[in-house]
Amino acid sequence: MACTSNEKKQTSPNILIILSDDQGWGDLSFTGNPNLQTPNIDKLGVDGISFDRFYVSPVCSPTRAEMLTGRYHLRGGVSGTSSGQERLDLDEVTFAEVLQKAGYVTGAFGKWHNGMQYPYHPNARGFDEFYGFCSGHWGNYFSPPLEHNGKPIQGEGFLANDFTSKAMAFIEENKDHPFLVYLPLNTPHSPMQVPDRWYNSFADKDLDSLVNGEDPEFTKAALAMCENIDWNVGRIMDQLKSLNLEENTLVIYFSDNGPNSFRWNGGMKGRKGSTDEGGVRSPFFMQWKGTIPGGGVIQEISGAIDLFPTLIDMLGLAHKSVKPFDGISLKPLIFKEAKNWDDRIIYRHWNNRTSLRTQDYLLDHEGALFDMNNDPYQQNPIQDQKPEVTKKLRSAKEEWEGEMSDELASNGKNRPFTLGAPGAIYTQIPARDGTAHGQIQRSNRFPNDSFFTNWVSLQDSITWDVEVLEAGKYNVELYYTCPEKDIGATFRLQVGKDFLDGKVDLAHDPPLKGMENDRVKRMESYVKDFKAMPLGEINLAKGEATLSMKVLKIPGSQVMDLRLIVFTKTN
Ligand SMILES: [Ca+2]
Repeated sequence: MACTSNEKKQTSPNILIILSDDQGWGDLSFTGNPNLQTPNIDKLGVDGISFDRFYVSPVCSPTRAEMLTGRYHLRGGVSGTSSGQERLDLDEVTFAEVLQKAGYVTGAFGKWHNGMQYPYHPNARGFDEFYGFCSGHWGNYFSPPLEHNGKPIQGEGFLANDFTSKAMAFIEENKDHPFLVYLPLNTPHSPMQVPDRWYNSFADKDLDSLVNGEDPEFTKAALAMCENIDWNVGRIMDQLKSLNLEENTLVIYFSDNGPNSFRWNGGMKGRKGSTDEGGVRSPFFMQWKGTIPGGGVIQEISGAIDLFPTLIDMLGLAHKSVKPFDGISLKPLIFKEAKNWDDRIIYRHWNNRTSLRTQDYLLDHEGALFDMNNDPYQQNPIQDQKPEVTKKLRSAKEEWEGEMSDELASNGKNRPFTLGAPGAIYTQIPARDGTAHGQIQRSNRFPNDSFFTNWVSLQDSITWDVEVLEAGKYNVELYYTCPEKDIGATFRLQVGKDFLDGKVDLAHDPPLKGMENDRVKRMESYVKDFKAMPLGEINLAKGEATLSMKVLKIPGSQVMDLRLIVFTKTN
């Protein structure tokens, strides 16, 4: 094929990927929501192109894994969203690694959610720079504890603003060099916290187009969070313009799953967590001023699995994937070069449910068939009228499920939490990943940003299955709280045969927080300002071991509340 004009242009454009969290397809003025205004995000779809039927997974970690690898999440060992199941297998390659090798400087700012401990950590998956948090849920959005390249630090201000500001600083610093900025914002995921500046215009608003089961107060908070995202998108796009980088930057915007509540979503069935259309359809905009003609709407189905193959195709990178992509390059659609675009199947899976989508049909998790052109709300199943199509798609689904379950099984289920990996200075081992024994309780049934509490008996302990990847000396710190009346407990932290004894000497008893910023009541754990307690240095042997915390003496009524253990390499 002849060289088209776009291929002669800049071959190493900067790449900015903005990913929102739990923002539904309908949470934009672009898609017709009458209740909010998102002019800056909408502009990406007007000045760039918009993919009308772009599919992600029903929840966070799977979508992120699929975007990073171009492969279905189950192939990469991502089978859940917490307790280590969110980790992306180490033999998977991310597009960030490919860009890094091609000379890009790379930074991720926000919620990672594909593994916390190095080498699952973003710094080991292709990102030179990481600022944010690795869990799927964070308990407070106002200046909470975060990490910078593994090191615990304190955030500055409202998280979505903070992440965007850090990304902008990175862009400023690297404006003369090809950069990849991945900005996975943490909103409008719960907790439903948003500054007054964005909430006030919703506080007394009468919402239009209410749907069954909708909680208007939740919707108001979610939409205010979306308008805040829009403000941040405006800031970063203004920056690109003022740095004269607009024509040299490919900007992508999408969300990681359907809306996290019942609210207007174009009438589609299903929300976050569902494999129906509303749970997996996301907006997808791609802007590259001067290269991609603006205003186009692509009707062909596509998904997060297509991002990696599309990027390397558009950038002309010679990446030979060791493992086959499930996604395909969308470049021919983007540049209107597609002659005979074949129909395809895109699978969506969560919670033992699989649905699939072709250009015209949706086969739902129960095997019912829907004509999505004439019945976009999935109201009239047509499997009886279309036996041939149904048979073909049901058998494709069965085959895919079998393949995924074989692949997941062959990956090995035993993935201890990695500790002290070569190349890592810090290893964070949070309460999230631990198992409590005896009377110790988790502060909430959702592990994400929880802590251990009610440690009251000599028989109680906490354990983690770990694998020390590199023998050596590590400084250990615990993040704890303990009221004055209970100080004095002694305890032992042990990894295999090595141990450190400690004593809770200093009282630190801050109140639970988070509720003061919540616009609606949360399901997840409240948080506290935990304090670091230095425990000293431990010498760790290489290999798999149990990391345990056991109590030796309890002079008061409890040992401590425990949030996190941090190991810092000292040699
Ligand atoms: Ca999400």
